[in-house]
Amino acid sequence: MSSMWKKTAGAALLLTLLSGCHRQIVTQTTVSTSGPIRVVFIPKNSGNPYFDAVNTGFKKASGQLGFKYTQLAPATAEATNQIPIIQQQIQNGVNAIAISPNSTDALAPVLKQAMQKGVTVITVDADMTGSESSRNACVLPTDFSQVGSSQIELMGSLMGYQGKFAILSATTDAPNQNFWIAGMKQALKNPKYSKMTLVGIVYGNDDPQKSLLEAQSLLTRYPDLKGILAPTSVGLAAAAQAVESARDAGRVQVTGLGTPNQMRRYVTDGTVKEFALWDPSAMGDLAGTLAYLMAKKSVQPAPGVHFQVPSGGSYQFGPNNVLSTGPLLTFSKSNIGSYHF
Ligand code: RAM
Repeated sequence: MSSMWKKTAGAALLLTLLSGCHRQIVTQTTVSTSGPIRVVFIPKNSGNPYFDAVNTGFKKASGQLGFKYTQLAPATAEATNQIPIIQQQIQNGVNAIAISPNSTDALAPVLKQAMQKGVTVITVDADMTGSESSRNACVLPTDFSQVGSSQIELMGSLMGYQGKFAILSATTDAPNQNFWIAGMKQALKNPKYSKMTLVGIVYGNDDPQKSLLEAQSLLTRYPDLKGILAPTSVGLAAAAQAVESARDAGRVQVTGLGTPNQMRRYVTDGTVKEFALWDPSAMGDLAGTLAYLMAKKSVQPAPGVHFQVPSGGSYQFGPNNVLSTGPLLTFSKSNIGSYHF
């Protein structure tokens, strides 16, 4: 047996054990204690304009506070695709990982490993629902308990509270969409919505092409469909595109969560009357700030604890160490011109 120790700049110790023909690599990493605090943000996937807006917020916090910031995204939003990035960052001795998780089950073990190595782990935009002990704190863009019911009210008001509608979601594992869909199903029990029928939930995986195909197949499968509700910015733009090209605007109402920049065209041409979102960059700014303050040990999250952000304002952790920004905004022809993200 032979062994080799290698020291990296981030104080990572790599122990390679060679035994017979089995080569086992054991890594012992501690977070960097010298130099600027390093924060990485791992969005669900690359090429999604929503996360570009979140990234803008992180960059703002990094510019103001002086931490070193990197964004690293997997190509697609599959449940396991963020794991190698997290492992690499642990090995590099990053101080804080902020992540929009694609899955609770797939990511809980590796995020726990990161925490055990002293890395600050915060979830952003979506939480590790049911596995909150696998991250230190969470920054959500709005009060999640209101999202499902407000999306159903939006869909209902557009389709006259009656007829068939379908949900076009992101991935089957997405913790945020699944949380909102549970809220939608709960809201549908209200007698106000008794004439609305949810005919199905389809998944476009936050991939523009797959989302478009799913939206198109809903239109053919249900000729009497009155609405598509897409609680994902990728799905909403794809549903609007499908309805616009099928010249189904007016017959099929499209709404959900989306960015004003992606939806401007469809709101202007009347395909989409109303949709909702929050300010993603405000969430990124707070998440970057919190990651930095926690990595510096200036903030220790616990329910009820208040903290001041250096740029002004104060926040209080809720149950499970959750913070939220907000508010939930509704966009239409009358106000979309004022929003540029
Ligand atoms: C997509 C992603 C993201 C979600 C937005 C509304 O960009 O699924 O997680 O918050 O939509």
